[in-house]
Formats: sequence, C-alpha cells, structure tokens
Amino acid sequence: MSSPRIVIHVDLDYFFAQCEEKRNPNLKGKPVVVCVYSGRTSESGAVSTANYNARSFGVKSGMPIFQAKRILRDKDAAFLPVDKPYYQEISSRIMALLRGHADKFEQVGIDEAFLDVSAQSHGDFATAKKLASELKSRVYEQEGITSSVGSGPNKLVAKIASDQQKPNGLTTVAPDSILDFLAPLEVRRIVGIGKKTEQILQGIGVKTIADLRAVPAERLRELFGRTFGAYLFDAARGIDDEPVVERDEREQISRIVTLKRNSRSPEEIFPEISKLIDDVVSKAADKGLAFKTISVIGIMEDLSTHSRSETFETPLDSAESSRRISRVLLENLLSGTTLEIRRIGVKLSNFASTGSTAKFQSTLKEFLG
Ligand code: TTP
Ligand code: MG
Repeated sequence: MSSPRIVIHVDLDYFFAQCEEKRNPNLKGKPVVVCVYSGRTSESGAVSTANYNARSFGVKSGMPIFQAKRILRDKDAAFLPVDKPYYQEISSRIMALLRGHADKFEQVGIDEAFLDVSAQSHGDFATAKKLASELKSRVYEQEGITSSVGSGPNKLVAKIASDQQKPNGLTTVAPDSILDFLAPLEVRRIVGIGKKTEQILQGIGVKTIADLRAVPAERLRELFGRTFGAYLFDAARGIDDEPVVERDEREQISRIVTLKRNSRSPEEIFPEISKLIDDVVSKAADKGLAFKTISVIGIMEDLSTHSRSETFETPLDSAESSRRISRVLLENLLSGTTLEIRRIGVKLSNFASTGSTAKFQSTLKEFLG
C-alpha cells in the first residue's frame, strides 16, 4: 500500500492588516482596520480586514467603516486604505518560499496555499509536523508575517486544521485522530457548506460534524442531491481526494465584442454575453479547466472600462450557470453607471482542473437561489 498523503495548508494571519503593521511597526498593539473606501463620503465603505486587537472589540470583515469607527472610538485605532500592490508583493515572496518546500503547490487567493508534502515526509505525520513548524518560522524570519498552519491527510482536513488555532497556530491531524478532531466542530467549518446548507442541516438537528456523520447517505442524497450529498457524507468522515494542483493564476480566457449600437438594455446586451460565455466556457472545457471567477467587462461610450466579477469557493464548468451569473453581473455593472455600453466582454479566471467540479454544482445552486 502506498503511504498516506500529507497536505499542509498555510493561511497568513489577518493578512492585509498584518502587512500594514509590517510597514509601520508603531501600529503594533493598536487596533488596525484596513478599509475599502467607496469614496462617497470619507466614512463610507466596508472593513476589508482588521488585526486581532480590533477584532477583540467586535470589528469584522465586511462591516461598515462607520460602525467600526464607532466601536473603536477612544481606542487609538488606525484606519487605513487597502494597498493591494503592497500586499501582493509580500504575498508573492511568501508564496515563492512556500512553493520551494512543496512536492506540489497550490496557491488559493492572496494569503492561502496548499502544499502536498507526502513524498518528502515519507507519509510520516511527525515529520510533516516538523516541516509545518519550520515553514511557519521561515515565513516569519523572512517577512515578519505570522501564519496559521494545519496539516492532515487531505486538503479538507488540512484547511479545517489551519483554521483551528488562529492566529499563529499550528495544528496537526494524524489519520487516527481525524474523526475525533472533526466531531465537535460546527458543520460550517467544512468547505462548501454555506449559510443555506447550514440552515437545512440545522432543520434536521445537525449542528456538528459528528451530527452530520450520523445522517444516512440516502437522507443526504434526498436533501442535497446525489453529488453534493455524497460530498457531505465523505467530508463528515474526513474523506477527500482532491489533489493539490498547481494553478496558473495569470491564466484567463476572455472574449470581447462591439455591440451593434451603444446600449443600456440588458435584453439587447445579454444575448451577446450569452454567446461569449458559451464560447469561453467551451474553450475552458477543451483545456480541462474549471473556473472560480467570472467577470463581465463593459467598455462604455466614453471608452472607460467598468467590470464586475464573482468568485466562487469551488470551481464551476457549466455554461448555463455561467450565463445566469453573468446576467446578474451585467445588471450590477449597469447599476453602477449611467453610461451606455459600447463593447461587452466576459472573462473566466482562477482555474482549477476539472474532474471534481460536479459535486459542487449544488453549492452553486445555493448561491443562485
Ligand atoms: P482571510 O484569510 O479570510 O482573513 P485574514 O487573513 O484577514 O484573517 P485570518 O487571520 O482570519 O486569516 O482573508 C485574506 C485577506 O483577504 C484579508 O487580509 C483581507 C481580504 N479580505 C477582504 O478584503 N474581505 C473579506 O471579507 C475577507 C474575509 C478578506
Ligand atoms: Mg488569512
């Protein structure tokens, strides 16, 4: 029998806010809130992320800035605008370092990565634990950035593990402790379980992963369909065969056309988008790629560019869903401007290899409602 797979998941702590602390050490010890300012007033916009000091008062990602300001008044807090290029630089250096220590490497977003280390640790969990701890130290020594790291026999468990002791945590789950480790955790800790799935599960009295494990496969199938039901059944048992796959973050498939005449009418524009979507989705399928991000791009009558995109946790590959999503994106785009659209484009990016996408189609259904 081949030795067990070992996967490490690294998640950088309060990443944007920690980058700001790195740039300005005077911020350490103060609440730090990184904000996306919408520009309408000096306080309109939302919290991107906050350091743990700010979180201890209840500040969260997505919270309106004015609310965070109210919570932190008299706390000598720093409110800073997002500086993505700066965070991207730090992220790229850290990802390069991590990649150098993996048999196989998969970056997920700006501050997360999976490392398959099965071969170099000879399937031995104690060795993998040492490696995980060394990775944390190296990232800290090189960049001064702390991370939370988890290791386990697959991506599912490694990700749940890294989330277990934040910030600056290290959690190793050996194969013989998977079931006990997962049992008391809330079902939402499983990737792919969103609010809606959580609600349905609560409706049948399922709160923890142990509760989920007690639900018969057939019942899950009835509730969630064959593929997502099977996924949940396996996930409750810590079973996951998703490989760690290198993704080319730069890769994208896009197409753009000029409309017959400038327009703001979805009825007029959407048929064009629909054709473009069919084309790019079939190109992606030819390459064996599923995608997590769909964008709709409009070049307006004054030649300015407006775009809207949506990123999903799990990859999709269906033209029909993509058309429905792009319709919503088009409407969002139009609502953000009074200009007419001159050229319209679509873009797929954030690719993963296909093969494992089918089981997530129900998650997508949840999203679309
Ligand atoms: P996360 O890893 O989800 O969050 P985090 O790194 O800030 O905190 P944690 O210690 O819990 O890992 O997201 C990574 C970055 O993505 C985060 O620093 C800022 C950005 N982000 C947003 O802009 N909006 C959001 O709603 C979330 C969740 C993250
Ligand atoms: Mg993080």
